[in-house]
Amino acid sequence: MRFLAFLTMLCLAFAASAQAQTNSGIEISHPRARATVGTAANGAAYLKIVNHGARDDSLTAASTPAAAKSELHTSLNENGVTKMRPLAEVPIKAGASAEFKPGGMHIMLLGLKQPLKAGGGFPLTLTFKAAGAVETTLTVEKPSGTDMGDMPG
Ligand SMILES: [Cu+2]
Repeated sequence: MRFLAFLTMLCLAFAASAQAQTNSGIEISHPRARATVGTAANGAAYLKIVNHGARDDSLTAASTPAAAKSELHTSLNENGVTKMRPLAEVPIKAGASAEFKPGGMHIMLLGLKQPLKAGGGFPLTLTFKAAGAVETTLTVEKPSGTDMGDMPG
């Protein structure tokens, strides 16, 4: 019994050290938001979701107190014009991952309550069909030189 208790503690310690990995097996890596320019009212957040669990899951919503509304978007190129489309959900099968990155899927932050300054951070809640709510913290980063987009338009 003692050994079992020790093992349990060891597991708990390991779980706590893993990067934002929940019991559900959902791992969020490199959660970040792009710093806004001037008084831009909207922003974009990016991250990678890995489903280490044994069941298929699906991301259905995102929310943060930093913005009036958060939406799941994807960017498409239509005849040389980049357009954004809302996504109702993002399926992530067991063992698979989904990457939100500039020029592709992103979490659109609409109606920011204040400008996003590089170096700052704020919470984000992701809602999954199977795993439920998963909390993470977005770090605000300066956009890279090649990152042009996902601006609303
Ligand atoms: Cu968007």
